[in-house]
Amino acid sequence: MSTFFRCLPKPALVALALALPLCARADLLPPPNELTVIQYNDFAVYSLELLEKCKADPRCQPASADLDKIGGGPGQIQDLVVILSSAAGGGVNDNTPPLNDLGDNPFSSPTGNGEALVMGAGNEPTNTFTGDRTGSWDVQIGALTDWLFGSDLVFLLNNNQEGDNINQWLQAWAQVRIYDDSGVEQACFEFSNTAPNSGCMVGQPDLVLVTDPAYDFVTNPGDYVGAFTGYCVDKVTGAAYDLGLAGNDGDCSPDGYFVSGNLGNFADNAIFSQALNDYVYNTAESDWILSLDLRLANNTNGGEYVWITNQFDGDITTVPVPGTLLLLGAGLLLLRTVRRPTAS
Ligand SMILES: [Ca+2]
Ligand SMILES: [Ca+2]
Ligand SMILES: [Ca+2]
Ligand SMILES: [Ca+2]
Repeated sequence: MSTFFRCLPKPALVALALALPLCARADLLPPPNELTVIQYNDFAVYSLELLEKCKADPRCQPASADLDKIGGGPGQIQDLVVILSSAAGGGVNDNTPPLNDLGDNPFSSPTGNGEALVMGAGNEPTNTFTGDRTGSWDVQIGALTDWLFGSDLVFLLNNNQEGDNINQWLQAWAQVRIYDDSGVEQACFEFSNTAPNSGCMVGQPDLVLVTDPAYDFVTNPGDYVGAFTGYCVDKVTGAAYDLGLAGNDGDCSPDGYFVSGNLGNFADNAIFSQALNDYVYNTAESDWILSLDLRLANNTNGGEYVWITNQFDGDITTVPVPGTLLLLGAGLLLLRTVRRPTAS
């Protein structure tokens, strides 16, 4: 995990970025492919545990070392942009900084067994800002991209569930809508079980509450995504199998990788949409709003954490080389300068 970016004040960073390609150091994720991700409509979901296990396979490169050791506890994420938190105090339930009253504080993560999260008026974080909407986690695009500072927009999840059976899986669904400065929706990206790039559904998502450990979640998923735990991934095809049934490496060896899906107090999954990332950087204006509607169901064993990290740098779909990183960094800085709001 690179802390180099965050160790430097921004003016020094700007000077270095223009002079030294080494300053572009940051963690990398491999491109989405049949082994590295499962695609859920507009979002690709990486298992960070799988990336660590499959890194001898070229399809899992380039990836930084120890991606299965990204801290996911309150002390590790309190300086990042936190969307969902079950901890009180410190920066874990407060995004000021880094968003400086241009984004919502975190929603409270459900902690009771069987409890669900539905964002709404009743649990809207109390801080408000221009463009804030009731019942969703919102952030002004300019505040977000200033903080990302060229990093890819990657969401991280620390799964905190108690077992591997399918009826113990967390279920999740989300939409990210982009609103302009008049409050008109300009784009929408969905995390769901519907077909890739099928766009955003209208109305309430269909939730299947699973009670049978042998339930065929892949064939009959509903709109919510089941957060797999205890499964194997075929080393050749990348297909997940023995969902909820595998308990250790031996259960998947020699043809598959075992994935526990819950690494303890580390980030378990990275969630990324290239289309959303491109839209935020290339199309949205700095005073537009990113509005996230996140829903969880079937909680067990304490609250999950969801946050945005700024540690994955460069273009995930491109293999970076030092020269292009330097040019990319300089180009982004120029873009940022041009697009930064002139009045507030
Ligand atoms: Ca608010
Ligand atoms: Ca809000
Ligand atoms: Ca939980
Ligand atoms: Ca965990």
